Amino acid sequence: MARLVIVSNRVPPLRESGAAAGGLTVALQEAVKRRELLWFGWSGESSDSKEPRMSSAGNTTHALLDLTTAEHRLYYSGFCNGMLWPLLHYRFGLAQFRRTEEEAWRAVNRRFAEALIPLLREDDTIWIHDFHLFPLAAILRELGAKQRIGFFLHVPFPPPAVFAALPRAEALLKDLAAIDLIGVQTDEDARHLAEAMQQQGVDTPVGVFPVGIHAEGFARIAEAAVGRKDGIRFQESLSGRRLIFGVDRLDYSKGLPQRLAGYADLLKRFPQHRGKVTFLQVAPISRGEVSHYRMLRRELDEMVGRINGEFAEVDWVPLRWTTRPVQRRTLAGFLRITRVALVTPLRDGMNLVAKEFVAAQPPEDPGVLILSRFAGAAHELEGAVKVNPNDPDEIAEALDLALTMPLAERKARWRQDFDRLVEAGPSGWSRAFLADLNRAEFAAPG
Ligand code: GDG
Repeated sequence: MARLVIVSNRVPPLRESGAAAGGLTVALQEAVKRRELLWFGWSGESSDSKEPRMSSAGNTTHALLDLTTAEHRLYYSGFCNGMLWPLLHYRFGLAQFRRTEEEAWRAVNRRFAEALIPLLREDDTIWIHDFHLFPLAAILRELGAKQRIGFFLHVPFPPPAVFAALPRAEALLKDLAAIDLIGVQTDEDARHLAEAMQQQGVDTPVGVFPVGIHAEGFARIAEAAVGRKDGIRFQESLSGRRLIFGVDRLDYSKGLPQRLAGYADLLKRFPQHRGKVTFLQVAPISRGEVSHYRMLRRELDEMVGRINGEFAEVDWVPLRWTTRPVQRRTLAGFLRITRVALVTPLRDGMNLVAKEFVAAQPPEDPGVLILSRFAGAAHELEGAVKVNPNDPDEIAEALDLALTMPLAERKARWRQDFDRLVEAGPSGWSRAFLADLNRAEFAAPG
């Protein structure tokens, strides 16, 4: 099989550390086991060094570039996280456009392309990931790359009229003509993107490839975690109370203030649950250098204080809150003993936490998933209780429903979703994308 070249902004460590939080690397790690692989991307470090650092383990080679401090600020914090991320999540009001940042973004994509070209073999398949690297394929072609190039967008693509608010959106869309196949998470994203490209005369094929997880593998990790020392300690700390659980990067796309407000509404409107539940929200800090993220953190810290101040008893803390990441194994254990998972993003490309929760459940007594209808995962997980994440009252009602749901209904809802995840298989996503890329008509020049 020909070598696969993955290009993504961030690259997971060659040897797994277990603590990383981020859907893209979680999804990809599962996908590329057992294949000869070159993984190219940013090292996560800042320096003035221009050469990629190479390292290998097994059949995987990493080529990692440092960014300069200025590139990090302008390209990553500025254009990617300050402009494209909010725009693609339908939050144009939070976006800030600066031409210097857009230029730095293009320049970093060019630097990636120039460093990658000498590493390429003629029969490589190139797979580029996410919005950081929209222009990369076009630059690679300009520099003579003739390989097949696929691109996967992990986040949503908004309606063309929203996207058009981006200055120079046309140039970005025209760059996509250099790609042989674009993958997105949902039909809706595919429709939006195809329409936006069409307006620029670009007809690159777009396919829907929902990112999956290794459900049976995750179930095994989750089951084992409950019996470990820290798992037992955590369970004991609940004193028999039912666990409501959420875990998300601390990001405004995840709907955290609305979620906490929904929990407070539950305690207010359905006081029979007071003292009988504990809500643990894990929200590892993410993109702390971007001001909207710092503001969100302050807002949430305050809300947590207010909710606990209002409802706590001397022997009961209703809301546990941490902004520190937890080990993957620990997280799997939390998910297993969760009675109700709250996954309520305002917009999410897919949301892997929703799938991990389903995978982690004990078949004889499964919990209930409360899922935003604006997460890509909502198109697949039909057994979930769907909510509009903008409405705290609806979240409160869904919590009450989930906490009182009879076992037979919980089992039926869970079974259908679990079977679906298992059927999709651990590498179904990448296999389907790469098979279609292999069949795609070639855009390579000459
Ligand atoms: C992007 C798109 C799309 C979270 N906290 C901790 C931790 N995590 C893990 C979760 C999950 C992953 O990180 C998060 O994935 P999501 O899919 O929920 O969200 P994003 O990071 O925004 O990912 C998303 C995804 O890409 C894939 O295409 O689904 O829509 O936004 O696996 O469990 N892991 C550990 N500690 C934590 O504290 N170890």
